[in-house]
Amino acid sequence: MKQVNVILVVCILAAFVAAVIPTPVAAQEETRVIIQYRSNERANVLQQLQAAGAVVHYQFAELNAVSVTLSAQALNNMRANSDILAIEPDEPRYMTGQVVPYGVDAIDARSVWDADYDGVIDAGAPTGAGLTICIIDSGIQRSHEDFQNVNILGGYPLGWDTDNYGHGTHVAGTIAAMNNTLGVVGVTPGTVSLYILKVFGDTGSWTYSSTLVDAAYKCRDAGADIISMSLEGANFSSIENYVFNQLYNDYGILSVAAAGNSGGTSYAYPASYDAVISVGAVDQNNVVASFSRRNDKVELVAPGVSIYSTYKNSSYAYMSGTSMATPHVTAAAALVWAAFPEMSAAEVRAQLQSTALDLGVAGRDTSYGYGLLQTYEATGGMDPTAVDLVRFDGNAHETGIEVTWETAMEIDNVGFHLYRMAEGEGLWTRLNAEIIPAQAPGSMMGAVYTFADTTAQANVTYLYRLDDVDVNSKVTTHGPITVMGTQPSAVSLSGFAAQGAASPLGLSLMLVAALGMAVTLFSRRNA
Ligand SMILES: [Ca+2]
Ligand SMILES: [Ca+2]
Ligand SMILES: [Ca+2]
Repeated sequence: MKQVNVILVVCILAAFVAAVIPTPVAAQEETRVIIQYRSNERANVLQQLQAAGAVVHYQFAELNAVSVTLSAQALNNMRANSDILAIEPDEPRYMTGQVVPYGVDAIDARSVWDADYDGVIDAGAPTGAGLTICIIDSGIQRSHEDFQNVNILGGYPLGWDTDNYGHGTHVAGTIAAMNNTLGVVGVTPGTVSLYILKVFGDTGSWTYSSTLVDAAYKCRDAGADIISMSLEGANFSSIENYVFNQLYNDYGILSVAAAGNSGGTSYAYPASYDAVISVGAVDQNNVVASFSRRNDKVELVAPGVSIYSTYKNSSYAYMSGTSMATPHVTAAAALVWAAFPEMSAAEVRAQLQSTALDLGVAGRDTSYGYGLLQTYEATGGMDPTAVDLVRFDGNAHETGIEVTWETAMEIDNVGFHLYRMAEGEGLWTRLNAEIIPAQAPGSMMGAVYTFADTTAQANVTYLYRLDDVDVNSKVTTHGPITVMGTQPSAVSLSGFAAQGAASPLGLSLMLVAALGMAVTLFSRRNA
């Protein structure tokens, strides 16, 4: 009697599943791979590939390898073929173009003006346009290819537009290298206006306090909103202290300076004046650099180890120092000011502090200050995502894989893109032709979404990745999750009977087991 009941449930569920899961389409997924075969099996393998309908791109006889495009089914057969030594994805290679230095993404600046990462500045995004940054350094190579359309207002003294030392050109590139197909891109994509004060000569030798004061006043007179100083001295100067206070409090000018490169804990100036933001350096792992000074004046940290930027003689170079961290903060301040034009210098500064990512010991500390600059948050971008995802998983059926996700909250959500990659394939493929529209934009309740992936093959393990897209084109990625395609006869009814039938998931597991057609394996990793 019990047996009959189970069969009845299975039959009802079989009808239900047949109604909601579309049948697979005929089109087969194809993959391009490089296959290495046993040295004496070349002819044999080529014949098998041909029989399987594979397209051969290259034959490397001396490597015992062949590059082919073939169906997922044929690929599976090849994996089981004892004549085959190895199969790996034929990896895509791209033409070299503009590099986005790691620091730009480490401080989340690109999300401000290119949220969809398509290389095109997003319409209406804050870019720093209309704001003026004054750089006090070794000049700038104005003729450098990556400054060609940057609005460089002028400079002082004569020769400010040349830089045979390279330091000032490197700093300027981190602030404002153009977003084009060349070289690098800055924290602002070439969109702020620059004014250049050349206080260091072509050997990078030292200068005087009075020269710095004169330069700061010239920045003010040129209409600077922010002054960037990748320079340091050991001793306090009361006239410098007075002038930077005056610029900050009376003229609303924000000054930013390097915390200093000698390590240790002593103060460096002008960074350690109260009116100046002192910037320390971290590396690619967000660990404070050994050379970065640690003291209670350090206010923020930014990337300053192996920073790639524009350099003298029309070149590009890697440089390290709190000098390289400083322009990240300078340019980020311009982005914040562009997002909130009504803010005062003190409010922009407070915004940078309050949105920084706390590193090291909890709270403000002498190595990291308030923490790592977070430009996207500082410009008002929401993080984490406006979509609060509470569930993302997949179920394998004979007819494909059903991917399900559930949101608890959706604010400003436009919709989703679902991507799939066969394990080991290395390339994400978007499954939805049009964006999957948000069902509950602005909802605090959320919604449940399902997508039937009817092209999933049996015995293949797939990764699924979900991207949500908000009204500002900001994309946030969820997953990936891993789901294995149907494995015929891999399970038995008794294997799943113990799962019970209390939940819909339990029922469907029992069902697929009873039909001998599916097993569901998934894991979850948060984005
Ligand atoms: Ca874009
Ligand atoms: Ca560029
Ligand atoms: Ca801290």
